[in-house]
Amino acid sequence: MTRAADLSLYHFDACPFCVRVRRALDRLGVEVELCDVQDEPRHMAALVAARGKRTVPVLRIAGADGRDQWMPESSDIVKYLERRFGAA
Ligand SMILES: N[C@@H](CCC(=O)N[C@@H](CS)C(=O)NCC(=O)O)C(=O)O
Repeated sequence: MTRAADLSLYHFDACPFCVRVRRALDRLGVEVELCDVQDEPRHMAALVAARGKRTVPVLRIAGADGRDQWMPESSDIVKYLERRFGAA
């Protein structure tokens, strides 16, 4: 299992698009911080503050310069994970 300390997935359990991303993480053997926006109001607040929307999944990619990238869209997130962690 690879622990990706710079990644956080904003999600909730029953969201089918989130399931798709969590399955990709499992398949690729990648562990990220999971921020459940239904269980934890602070995660929803951070998401809305960053994006102005409540839609999940969103992958937060922490930048080395302290600036975070917030990536929405399950298909884009899966592609990013496959590019970064998939077999070459
Ligand atoms: N096209 C998006 C769809 C995401 C989506 O519809 N998420 C739903 C949950 S399954 C959601 O967050 N709805 C609440 C909202 O948009 O405010 C994706 O593939 O990630």
